[in-house]
Amino acid sequence: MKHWDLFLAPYKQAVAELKIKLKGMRGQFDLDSTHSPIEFVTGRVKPIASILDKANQKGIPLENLEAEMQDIAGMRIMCQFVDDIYTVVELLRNRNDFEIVEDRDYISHKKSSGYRSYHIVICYPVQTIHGEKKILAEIQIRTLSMNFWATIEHSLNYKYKGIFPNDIKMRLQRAAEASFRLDEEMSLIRGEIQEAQAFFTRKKEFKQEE
Ligand code: 0O2
Repeated sequence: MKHWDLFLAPYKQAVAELKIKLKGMRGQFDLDSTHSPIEFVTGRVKPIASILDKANQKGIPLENLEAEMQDIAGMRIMCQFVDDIYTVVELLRNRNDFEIVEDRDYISHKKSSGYRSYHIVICYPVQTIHGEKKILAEIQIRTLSMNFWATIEHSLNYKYKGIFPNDIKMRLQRAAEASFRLDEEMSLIRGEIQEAQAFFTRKKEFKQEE
């Protein structure tokens, strides 16, 4: 157990730091009173059981976890619109507190499951009492609609251990198409939505001042 605590400590620190940094970006957009491409941010360290399962499935020897498992530290950034995802990717590219080592665009190239998301793998320097330790972390950037689909599919995947009955498979495919169309529809009325959101933010601000 002590070994896992030591191994996971820099990943825990990285997730805590990245949460503050990425949530900070959202706060800065709010201060500017401009539309934030970031709706909300979550982060987690992969549970030990999932690390072992994935290592087993992918044939990763435990001594290679650090180099080969890219999502032990995982962050998720949720956006309202598909265009926001690419704005966030650009914002992340322009930062100098980590290096992007890989990116996977599962939006232009959705997975056969129907999964859509933009993944960035970063090399993040954690400062420890023994010096700097660089770790890999994965940032998944997706719309609220992509997140809804992925969350449901992930739970069902767990239940059926990846082997879905045909009717569930078909429904998930249809839900993935519906999620895609929802993102398209929302993008088409993006201007209207943002105007309404700006109006409500102003109204809220006035209320606070009263
Ligand atoms: P968890 O519980 O989210 O940590 P692979 O696992 O082989 O597909 P790889 O090389 O590990 O892919 O990296 P990739 O493609 O970036 O995907 C890793 C993570 O993306 C997954 O982590 C999921 O979070 C998410 N993901 C990828 N494909 C799917 C999918 O079809 N459905 C859903 N719901 N999520 C997906 P883990 O380790 O699977 O799980």
